[in-house]
Amino acid sequence: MSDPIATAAERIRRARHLTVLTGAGVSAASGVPTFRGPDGLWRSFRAEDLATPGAFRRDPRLVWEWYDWRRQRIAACEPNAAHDVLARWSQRFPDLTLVTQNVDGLHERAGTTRILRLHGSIWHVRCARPCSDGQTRRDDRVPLPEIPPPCICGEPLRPGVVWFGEMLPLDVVKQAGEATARCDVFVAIGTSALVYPAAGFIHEARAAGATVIEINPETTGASDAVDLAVRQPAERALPELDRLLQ
Ligand code: BV8
Repeated sequence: MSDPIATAAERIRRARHLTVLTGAGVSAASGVPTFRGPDGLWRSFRAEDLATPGAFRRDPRLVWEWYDWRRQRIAACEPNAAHDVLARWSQRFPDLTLVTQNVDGLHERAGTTRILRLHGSIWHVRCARPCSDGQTRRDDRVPLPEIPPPCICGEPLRPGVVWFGEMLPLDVVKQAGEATARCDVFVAIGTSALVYPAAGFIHEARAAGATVIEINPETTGASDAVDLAVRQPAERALPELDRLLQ
């Protein structure tokens, strides 16, 4: 049985267009809690109680206490080796598109350019009403001086993330769809592949004839659709792939 990492490196080396989809597992080594893992966020919180428009309408303070707590945790984290390799690849592979479900901003801090953020950013806010044209702006104060943070119109601001039951930004979805259709190698890293439409890109890549590689210590909701599984943590597999690609 050939080594999956060596096989993956060989396929990535020959890639003309590389599309990478990342999930919370890429940030796990940085200390950012995942959602569904044994110590995941959803273990102690229920997604529907916090990451939905209804939860925010019912209790904006509770939702903001959760996001402010996450922002403080993420602010104490650094990008890890997985983020660093992907940042190097975004410079090295002009045709690499990084599509992320993560809202933590660690890909950006590692220096990755050209990121498609499917679920928004925990470091951005916008008026919940909205009084303005729904524009998000960056607000990375930790902790926030006031919970919920007020908009200038007096309504609360909301986190600049996509909640369950909310549409993803259409322009981002369109670009991610184009990158998926165009790629000949699609790599899904650190995602349980349970949340749609993000997880759907894995299946779309497969249907479009790309070689689909999964980097995850566990099996996922898309494992039966991948051509090659690297059952290792991203912070170990990506530096090894990078070494083999030198
Ligand atoms: C939409 C917000 C449609 C930001 C998130 C019923 C009602 C309503 C909707 C639905 C429904 N049923 C299905 C849906 C669709 C729903 C959905 O998919 N639900 C799932 C749960 C069944 N999707 C939506 O609602 C989306 N919107 O469909 O709108 C629509 C149409 C018309 C009109 C209006 C609406 C919106 C989805 C976005 C939700 N927002 N987050 C925030 O607070 O963070 S989702 C949340 O999950 C995060 O964004 C996260 O990115 C995402 C996916 O999770 P993962 O990243 O995969 O993380 P997870 O913990 O699950 O897995 C970690 C993985 O890493 C594991 O596999 C683990 O093994 C691995 N790992 C661990 N360590 C490592 C590692 N891998 C590598 N290395 C390691 N070291």
